[in-house]
Amino acid sequence: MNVFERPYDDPVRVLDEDGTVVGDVPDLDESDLVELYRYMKTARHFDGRAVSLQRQGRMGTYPPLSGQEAAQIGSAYALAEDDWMVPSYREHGAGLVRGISLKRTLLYWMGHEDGNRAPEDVNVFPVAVPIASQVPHATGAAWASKLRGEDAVVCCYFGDGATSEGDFHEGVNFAGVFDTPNVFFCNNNQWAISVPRERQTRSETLAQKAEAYGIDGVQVDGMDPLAVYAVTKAAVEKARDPDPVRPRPTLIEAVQYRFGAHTTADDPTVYRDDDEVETWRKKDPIPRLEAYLRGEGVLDDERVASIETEAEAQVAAAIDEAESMARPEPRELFEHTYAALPEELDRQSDALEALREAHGDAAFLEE
Ligand SMILES: Cc1ncc(C[n+]2csc(CCOP(=O)(O)OP(=O)(O)O)c2C)c(N)n1
Ligand SMILES: [Mg+2]
Repeated sequence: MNVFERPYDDPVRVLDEDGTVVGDVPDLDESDLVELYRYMKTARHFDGRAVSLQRQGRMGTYPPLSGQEAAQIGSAYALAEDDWMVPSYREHGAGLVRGISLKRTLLYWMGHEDGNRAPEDVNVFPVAVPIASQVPHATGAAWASKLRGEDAVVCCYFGDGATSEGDFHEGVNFAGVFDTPNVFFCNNNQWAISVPRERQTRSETLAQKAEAYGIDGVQVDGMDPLAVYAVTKAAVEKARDPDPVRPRPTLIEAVQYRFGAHTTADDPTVYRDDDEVETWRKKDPIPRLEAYLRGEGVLDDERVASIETEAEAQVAAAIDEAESMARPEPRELFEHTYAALPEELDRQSDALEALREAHGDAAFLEE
């Protein structure tokens, strides 16, 4: 069955929680399957180290991704090189697949503006912290691609909470009207900080919101990397080579869970039960893919151990490189937004400079 013709509440699945095949396995060769697994393991290891760096005072606030690896890596892996990714703030795993190095991600969360600058040949937008503000940007970029006769597809990531913002509705509506080559990828991780999914909308699914805008909507098991890959690939292909009867844009709802805190500034034990977390941990995407690949004879203990060692080395090297950079200057806060600072910001910038003069550089940076 065409994935776009399923009921909204019937998520696409390929692997069940034990890694048993329950759907159509996408056409990926062995090296791609191992790559998916490697990226997921690397993202998980990076995540643990990043939280620990923040706890040690070596990095600023950080939003963990553990639990969301299948959604991020399965989807990013389905994009072609010239396609664009428009992230929110948690897409470190998807970013890695698309060419945003772990070092760059660390720099961003260490406060370096350079961490927000993708290399010239990497089609990734800057991190968007204001919820849903990236959705209309993604629609605009896709419209531009279409008007120029290019075939780049624009994949935009956002959370369940973002679907309550006006920007989400404006961006998706415009995409429907102008039939833009967009994939709207909603990471429904059940929570918007402490607000549960049921408090975002009375709709039974987020996928069905597509109906209002005349585009395709589909739910996928977001803890199943092969299902996420298959659905995203189908959406990307439809956006690139329009089907005569279907709209180009697609809204994908990837049903998943964040195992950790919203950010390192959050304490999830205040608003959710351990039982809930435990239930979702049983759906962990990494052992699921690993079990499937072991069953297929693609992975064994030795291969898994070498992937783990490589991931550890890659993350350690990224941390060393990021920490070897000079700390960012506080005055950079005032750069990159205005050509000429408005009066109030100008006053604040002067006040910062006065503090520096009074306390000296070193003490000032410590503060
Ligand atoms: C416009 C706006 N309002 C409020 C916030 C504060 N805020 C930061 S993250 C967040 C929750 C977002 O939840 P969701 O969209 O589900 O994304 P998730 O972090 O769960 O991936 C909120 C309300 C913000 N960053 N931007
Ligand atoms: Mg959420």
